[in-house]
Amino acid sequence: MTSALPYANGPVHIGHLAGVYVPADIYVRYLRLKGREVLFVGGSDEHGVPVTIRARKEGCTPQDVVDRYHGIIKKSFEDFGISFDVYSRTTSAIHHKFAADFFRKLYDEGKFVEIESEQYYDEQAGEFLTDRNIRGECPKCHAPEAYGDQCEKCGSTLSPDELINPYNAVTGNPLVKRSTRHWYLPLEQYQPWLEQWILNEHKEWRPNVYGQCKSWLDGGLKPRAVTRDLNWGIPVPVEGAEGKVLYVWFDAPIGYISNTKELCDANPEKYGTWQQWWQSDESRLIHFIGKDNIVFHCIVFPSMLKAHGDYILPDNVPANEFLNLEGNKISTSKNYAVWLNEYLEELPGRQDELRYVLTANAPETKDNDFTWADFQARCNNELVAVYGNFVNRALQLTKKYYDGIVPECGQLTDTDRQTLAEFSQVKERVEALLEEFKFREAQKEAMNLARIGNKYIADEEPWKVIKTDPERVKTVIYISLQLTANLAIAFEPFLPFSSARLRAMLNMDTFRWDDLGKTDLLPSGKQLGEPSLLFSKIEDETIKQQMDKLEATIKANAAAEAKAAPVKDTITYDDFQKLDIRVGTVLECERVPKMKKLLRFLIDDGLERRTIVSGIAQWYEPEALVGKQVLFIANLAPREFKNGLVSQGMILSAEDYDGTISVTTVEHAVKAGSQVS
Ligand code: B3M
Ligand code: ZN
Repeated sequence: MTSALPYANGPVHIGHLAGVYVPADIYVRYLRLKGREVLFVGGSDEHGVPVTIRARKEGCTPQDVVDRYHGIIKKSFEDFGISFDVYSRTTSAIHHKFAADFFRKLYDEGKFVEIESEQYYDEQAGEFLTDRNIRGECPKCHAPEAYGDQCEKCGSTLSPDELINPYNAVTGNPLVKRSTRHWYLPLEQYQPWLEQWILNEHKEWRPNVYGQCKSWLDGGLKPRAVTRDLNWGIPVPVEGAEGKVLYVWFDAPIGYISNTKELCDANPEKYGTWQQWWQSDESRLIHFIGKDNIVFHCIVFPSMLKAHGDYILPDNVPANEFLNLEGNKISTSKNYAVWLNEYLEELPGRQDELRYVLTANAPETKDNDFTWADFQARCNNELVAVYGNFVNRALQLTKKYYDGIVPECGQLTDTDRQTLAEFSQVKERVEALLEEFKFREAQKEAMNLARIGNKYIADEEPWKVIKTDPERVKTVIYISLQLTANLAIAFEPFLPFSSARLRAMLNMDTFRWDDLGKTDLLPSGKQLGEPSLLFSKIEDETIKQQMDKLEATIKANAAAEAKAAPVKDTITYDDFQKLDIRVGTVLECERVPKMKKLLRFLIDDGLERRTIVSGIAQWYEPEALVGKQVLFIANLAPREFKNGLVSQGMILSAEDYDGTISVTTVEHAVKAGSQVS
């Protein structure tokens, strides 16, 4: 099992987690619990243009960038319980050699075609530019800063040749065309095979994955360059190819194999050989990725593997759609995200809460939204109030009535039997959903189990029955404890931290998926461990802090992006003369009841007092404006507000790029009514 190698040009965020790492981790934990032999392979993608851009921005080397982010990403995955067997990096020596050898074999066997083409070149910087590093005017909407591959303003897919006045995105230098030679994988030769393999033999792939493959294939595949003119990456292992490196999307997926090799070579006893995983028909390969990576994992990489000839192909590629955050697109470059490393610091010990909410909102079939309000509601109403509450009742009562020893089970009532029957079906249901990569539904089923338990104990009310029929309570608690043990198993793939705590509280020695549904997991007479709360409430304050943080980012971005508004149409001097602008002294200023935005001013305009209403309440405390001298338009036609208030004029104010309002005033005191020109 592999999960996409995140670019080491920034930390990972909840979008990555929901789309790739949480589902992958659920699946691998499930397989391990079932006793299947599985390797979970991950690593950082450390080549490519994004890393070089970041390095230039920060004034350091690409190696500095990837060292820093690889460290952050690896640690945050560990702390979050993403249970990789290996998490390495594509700058490792093993990977460089492995990827170069892979390329060289295809090269020697004539699997590539060489194509000479004209590419954009920055003469001052002495470098060829990749699509993403070229900017210019969009030919469609004329936005001034479209990228060589896409215009973010109108969404058009572009090629650098279409840009008007292209320039180097980093240096700003103008570009010229220069000819350069590259190696291409002739994908069109693999088209018939891909059509057979995907469209006929993998109809079971998710509709979004299958559909994307079909539309690529329907469009007709073309040769794809697998090398680039760049100085960051794996040098092309061919004489005369100086200054060229393997395209990042050529080397990165090979990282899945080289990272497996790194792991197996270090511990062959435990893991076997890397060939057993990658070159044996008994092995099965699954790629967990986000939707933007589908073409690379379903078409390009399989064609590379096919060209090489020695490898198995992916059996399934369960790609997810995207997760949004509070209704907006998550963006690394705009710093608009919930970053995993920050989450772990700011909400310590709450890994399972985030895992739970991300799976509950997993973007499996369509884009989905993460909101902090939903996070709080799900944690408090589901994890705390249902799962946590049930487990806590069962364990606390066992401690109170039986010193923490599992009681005997007596005669079963109909309710007991029905509850146990509902429980015994869960294994099959969760299993079927997991095998189909329907993690969201699977987790719902597990939570349903907790609901059944919670309802059972609430209905049976052992804390009341203990006074009248203590024998009956033994059975109720016995059953509740069996349900609790089942929950520990069922939730292990989804919520491993709380499952481990629960397992310790229950002193469970064996812990296997196949025990799920059994009603004698904790035998009578067994001594349990010390109970403690499984989950605690998320407070409003925590949510508010997170919301404030996002708002601050949005504001900072708006301020950074804003440009002065274009100058309006020219007017004549006579037009200007029509405006009667004056200085007025603020005598009174107060908020307008029920109109949140408005302030009512009473102004001394030199002749009389007039009322002016202004929509700036968000920016001022009214008292602070009393006594100030402000500029206002004295001859504006009066305007009536909904509540009958009439404004006789308009106070001038300046609006900053981020929307902040500042009232204009005079340099030094003048008489009220002074004219402004
Ligand atoms: N680093 C792209 C991404 O993070 C890329 C995945 C590589 S998987 C071999 O979306
Ligand atoms: Zn455009």
